[in-house]
Amino acid sequence: MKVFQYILDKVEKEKMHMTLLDPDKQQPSEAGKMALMAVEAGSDAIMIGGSTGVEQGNLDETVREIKKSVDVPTILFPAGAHTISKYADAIYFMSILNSENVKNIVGEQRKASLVIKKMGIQTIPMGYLIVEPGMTVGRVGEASLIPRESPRIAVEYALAGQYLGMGLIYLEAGSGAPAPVPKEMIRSVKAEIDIPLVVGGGIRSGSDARQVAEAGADVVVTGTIVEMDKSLSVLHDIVESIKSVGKMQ
Ligand code: 1GP
Repeated sequence: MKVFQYILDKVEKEKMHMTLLDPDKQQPSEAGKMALMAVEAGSDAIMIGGSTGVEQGNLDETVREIKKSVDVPTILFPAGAHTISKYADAIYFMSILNSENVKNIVGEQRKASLVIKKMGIQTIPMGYLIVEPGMTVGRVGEASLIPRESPRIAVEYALAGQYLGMGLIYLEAGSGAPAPVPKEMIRSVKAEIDIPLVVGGGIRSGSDARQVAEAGADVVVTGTIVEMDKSLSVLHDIVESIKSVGKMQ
């Protein structure tokens, strides 16, 4: 399966939901069960990654368990060159465009490039923008956080990413953020770019997800909610809200 093409084709027709699982937060077998529940709730892909504590053996085992449990694409969401698994279908080959440290913009990517080529993992070029409050990824990624009240800065970065050849732009408020990326910022970025927009961080209810999707996110990502709500009733609501916006637009 060509994962990038799958995403491009799917966002032409509807809004997508992706579930992020952090290998450091549970045993691999548990991650497999969570992925299955997420897909049953309607999630279109499983992203695998975490900002801290991800270790190779555990990452490989987690990806394998997830792949045993579900048929949707598995996409690595790496914290750096040390968190790559050959078992995943694809990897977001991402650059934190608003990092203050060049290693997060192109240094880790340089270290990872030949490894990825040898492993034969599909790459999906993505410009990653961290918005206040940024949480752990803002700190670890040494981001010069985009102020919540400055949509123009997000637009400038996003368009720069598009012109650099990124296939996707990801607006990230940080996992566990108290609120999602502001609607106005999502709207402004969506109005200016021609590539799909991914939004994540702090989305915890159907109403949050609906607002993010209505503002223009093509792909909505949630992580924490699967860890909090093992019955996944909220996730059902989130996916339904996102999909219903897609049908209206
Ligand atoms: C992190 O955007 C994702 O990259 C998910 O965030 O854990 O807050 O859902 P949450």
